[in-house]
Amino acid sequence: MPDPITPVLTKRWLSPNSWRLETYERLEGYTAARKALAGTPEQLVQVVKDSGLRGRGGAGFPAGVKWSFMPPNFDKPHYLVINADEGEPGTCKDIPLMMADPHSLIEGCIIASYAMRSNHCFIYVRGEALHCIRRLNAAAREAYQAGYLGKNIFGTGYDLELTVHAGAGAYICGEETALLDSLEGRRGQPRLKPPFPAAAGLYAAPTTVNNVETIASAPFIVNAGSAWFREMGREKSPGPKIYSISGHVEKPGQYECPLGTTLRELLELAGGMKDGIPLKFWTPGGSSTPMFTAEHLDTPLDFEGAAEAGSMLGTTAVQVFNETVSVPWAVMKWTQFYEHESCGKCTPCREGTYWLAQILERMVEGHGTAEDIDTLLDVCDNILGRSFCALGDGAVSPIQSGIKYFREEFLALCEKNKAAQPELVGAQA
Ligand code: L3W
Ligand code: SF4
Repeated sequence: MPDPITPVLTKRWLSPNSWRLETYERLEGYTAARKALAGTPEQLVQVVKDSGLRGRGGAGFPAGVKWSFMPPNFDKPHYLVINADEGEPGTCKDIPLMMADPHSLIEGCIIASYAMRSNHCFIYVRGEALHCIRRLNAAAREAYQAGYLGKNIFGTGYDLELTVHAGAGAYICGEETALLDSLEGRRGQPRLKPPFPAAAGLYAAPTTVNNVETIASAPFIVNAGSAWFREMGREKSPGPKIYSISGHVEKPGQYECPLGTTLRELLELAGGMKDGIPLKFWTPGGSSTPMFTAEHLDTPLDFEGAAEAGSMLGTTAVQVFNETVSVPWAVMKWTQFYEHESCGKCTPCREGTYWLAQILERMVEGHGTAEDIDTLLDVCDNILGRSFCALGDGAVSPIQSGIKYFREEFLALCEKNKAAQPELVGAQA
């Protein structure tokens, strides 16, 4: 078993008043930003490229490569936007990070903004997380007062403004282009890509959108170096990762481990299955990632390992369900979420998620038939790869994987329904 507790991003979380500037500075805070601003933007981009840091919001895109897409000219302002709209079911890592250590994100914003020649950074926070918005604003005030934000940071001549922006409760605004629309004051709906935000993002200017955890990793990489970062995790997925574990475990919470840690190892850290009731199914990275079962206990949870086993790493939101949970019921609940959160822009997702929810509700309420299982899969086929953004693909993941591993349970539910309703069937005929 690898050393399970790295800890890097979480190392300050348990210090008293960890969110205050005073604590942060006592624990090496803002030393990386000083170092970064003493060098050139190109050097910073190279360090992050060399580290192999990959996006922590779900897609795993190499962060340094993304930063390098920002054009070097200054025809238009450049923007850095932090995606802090944590909304994927089961995901609980970015808000705890911002609550416990907001200055690590702000320091990361300074480093990344400088690397991309941006003078304005926005942190787009999930609107329901009011406590988090207050904490970030308080931390930003401290950083402004200390001269770490604003004009002439560290006397280098570099200026950076930071705006904390509250979202309004739509899951789709976690999709980067919908987030940008929302930030501009419009209804949040995904934009066609390309152009990618690096070419035309916020106010049609070059923009990089990165997840909270990605940007909060930057100060550690700048201070300790890319080789140090690569010592953790796996070759193509280096570094530490915050796994958020919820559901039927003894000690749910955030566990920072090297990428590639397995569920078996995570369960050990989380005190094992609650009350010793055996594992039935789990998600590696939120409900948008196909579910796994007990046969995947030793799957390395990094970008490649999860994909090779037929799922995705996603946001490393590990949701654990024991044998007492009905798979069709859980799948129905997730599908109702996607139906509710579908933005309505494209037909496959808008209509498809509606029909999927209808069919699953019918099944769970006791009126399903065996044919409904094939209808579900057929509707999924018409959403997957045919939707405008990743929400559509995510919506079919629990259904397709649920039926793949637990078809008998869906079938048994329908057979039970049939047996329980002979009079109804007769009356209809
Ligand atoms: C310039 C190119 N930029 C790609 C950029 C692109 C984006 C990043 C990744 O979805 C996943 C999704 C959810 N030139 C570029 C380029 N980029 N090619 O790279 O892009 P992409 O399209 O692969 O992914 P995405 O649209 O960012 C993210 C999954 O995450 N997810 C849910 C996430 C939820 C949260 C949360 O609650 N915090 O993050 C769960 O699995 O399904 O597959 O920046 O612009 N040629
Ligand atoms: Fe909107 Fe769903 Fe289409 Fe995405 S897939 S654009 S969320 S309707």
